[in-house]
Amino acid sequence: MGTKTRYLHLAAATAIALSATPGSPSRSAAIERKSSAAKAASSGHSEGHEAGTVSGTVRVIGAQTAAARINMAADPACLRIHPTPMMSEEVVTEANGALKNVIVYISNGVGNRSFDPPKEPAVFEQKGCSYSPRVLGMQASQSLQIVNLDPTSHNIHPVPQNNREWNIIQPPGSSPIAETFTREEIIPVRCNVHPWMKGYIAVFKHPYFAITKEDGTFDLKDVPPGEYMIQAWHEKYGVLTQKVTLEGNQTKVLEFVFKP
Ligand SMILES: [Cu+2]
Repeated sequence: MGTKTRYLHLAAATAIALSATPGSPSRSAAIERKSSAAKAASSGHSEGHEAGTVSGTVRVIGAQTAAARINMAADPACLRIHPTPMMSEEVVTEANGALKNVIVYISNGVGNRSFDPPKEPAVFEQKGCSYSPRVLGMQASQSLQIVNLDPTSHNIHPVPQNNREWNIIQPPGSSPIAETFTREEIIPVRCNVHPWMKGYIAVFKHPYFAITKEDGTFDLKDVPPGEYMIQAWHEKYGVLTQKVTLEGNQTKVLEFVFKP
């Protein structure tokens, strides 16, 4: 090592020591990054080669009652955003009863493996005096970013059973709020200002979950070979469960049908 290189090395080390006192957020974040990278290098890749997909569709059969219109008269700011009334998104269906906003996830079979949460935050917006998305999936300990895009105040209030309960008022123009949940659970979310605002945040220990799109489809990707229980959860229709056995590089297609 040349003198110049050594000097640079030393300078870099000093800079790190100065900027990161023990226990400071930047230091622990750096350690965390290092350990998760090491974990990914040692385990993640071997599994990735064999991983398969569980995909499919969720439907509901039978005639659906028309969606209720939402009355936003209580807050003129909300009312102004919607010249025509917004309809309830509790049940959103397309042709053949394809059902949107169903959470499909592995409920059993992942075992004790632990998964680092994604680095990027899960984003939950208050937009048009409604939650977007209505149903959000995220990993335990992943950062949750709550955004208010409306010209009015919201008071977001998740109502968990297994996580810490909180509620936060967010005036218009506020910067995003960062929160997190540490335990698995499907958490109803309410607004203490606008009683019609309803949403759900589904928290998982693993990354094997999806929310059905408008056409009712879902994809669980990079699932290692194994035997799993797969559940489909809908806020009105409840839960359906199916067992699936996945061999290496396989794609299994499931259909879930709610019969209310
Ligand atoms: Cu609100």
